[in-house]
Amino acid sequence: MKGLGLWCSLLLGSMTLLCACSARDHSAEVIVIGNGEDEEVENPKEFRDIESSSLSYTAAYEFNDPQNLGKDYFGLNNAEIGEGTPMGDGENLVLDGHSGLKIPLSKTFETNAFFIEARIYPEAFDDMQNIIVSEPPGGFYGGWQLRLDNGSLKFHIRDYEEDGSTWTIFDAGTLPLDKWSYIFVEKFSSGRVLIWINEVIALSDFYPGNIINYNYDLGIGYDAMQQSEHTNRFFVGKIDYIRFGRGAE
Ligand SMILES: [Ca+2]
Repeated sequence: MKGLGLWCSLLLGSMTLLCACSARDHSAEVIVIGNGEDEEVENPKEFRDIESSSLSYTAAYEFNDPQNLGKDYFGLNNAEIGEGTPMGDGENLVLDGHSGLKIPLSKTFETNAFFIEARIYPEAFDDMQNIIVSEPPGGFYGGWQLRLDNGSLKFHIRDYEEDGSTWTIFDAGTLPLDKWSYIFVEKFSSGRVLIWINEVIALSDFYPGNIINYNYDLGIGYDAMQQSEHTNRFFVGKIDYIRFGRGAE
């Protein structure tokens, strides 16, 4: 019976992966980048325009208005200046390594099934640069961090009740410096974690815990909690957008 149970688990896992892949299969529209050097996406803006996207977002930061950089496309979770001087160039959030935006803590983000879509252009690497995080590394709560650790895209995740202060870290691989990368992270209620980089699955793994026990504001480009004490946690470069959607729970 144990063998049968394992077989069923593997089958279900595979089905989850297949369903996830087909839901995100843009292959007809996309020229895939291999390692970030081989090919360019043919028209990177066309299918990633939020107005023509078929994905269901619940919060989206497009950073297209320099006068209102933290504007949430849906108007419910506007971000604020959190630290330093986040700038806008009319299309992107421009971060100098001393700046970040804060999203006030909101029920919108409290879910174990969600996706994060982002398009980023890092211009310098450091050991723990936040893209978007729901929980800083310390503290006594659950949550997640999407960040660059010396150029590696890592998704940190924690169920504090089960894991204590230990984070589970999923490493999706190295991103290029001074190039655009398109990132898609999806966490399913089953625990499945998938990360795409430039439309290619870079990581498929599993995290079963409950991570919605947030306690802090969310941070874009930095920690929203005591950032000034941690100068290595700032993102440096441009962010075209960061979008969040809730999945089936
Ligand atoms: Ca933008």
